[in-house]
Amino acid sequence: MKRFAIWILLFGLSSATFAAIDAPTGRVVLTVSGAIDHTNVPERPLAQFDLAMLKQLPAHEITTHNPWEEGEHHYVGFNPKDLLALLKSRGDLIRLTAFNQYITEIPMSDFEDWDTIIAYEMDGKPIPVRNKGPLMVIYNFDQHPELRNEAYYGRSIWQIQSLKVMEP
Ligand SMILES: Nc1nc2c(c(=O)[nH]1)N[C@H]1C(S)=C(S)[C@@H](COP(=O)(O)O)O[C@H]1N2
Ligand SMILES: [Mo]
Repeated sequence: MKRFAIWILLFGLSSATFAAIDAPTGRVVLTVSGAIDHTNVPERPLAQFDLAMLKQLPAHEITTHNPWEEGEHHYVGFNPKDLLALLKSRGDLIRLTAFNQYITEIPMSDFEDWDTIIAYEMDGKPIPVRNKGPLMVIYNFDQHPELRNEAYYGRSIWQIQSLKVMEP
């Protein structure tokens, strides 16, 4: 009874939009913060995702070479536009941080202009951390040769851990 009362209290204190999205049940692979209206972590302005949740977003595929991998590879992932829509975010710039604390900022327009994705699958398999997974930004360098420069290589972050939507 006491525990039940505490849950009621916690629920009452949390923001109105808390739990508008499900909470993760599997290992958390992405933590989203910043200018988002929907959260799923009690008492914290964060939205956390396991792989199954990310796979519920519309899936997009890219087959391309890239500068740090030999040969052509097939990637499947989501478009962050759909993630931000789910979180009722109107940001136009995201900051991504990797396990090694590498940070890059990407304008949301990249995800419209170039059909860029955050990939969770490479060549039909989840991407192990030791092979730059579980999440990496993939530009279609084959289809858009104009992207083959340091600006877009630098945005091609791997081992993504968190995503912050910057205030518009
Ligand atoms: N996680 C992570 N992603 C990263 C980096 C990094 O250090 N860590 N370096 C970036 C930069 S600056 C470039 S140019 C490309 C290619 O990096 P490389 O030349 O070290 O392979 O990856 C990008 N993605
Ligand atoms: Mo770079």
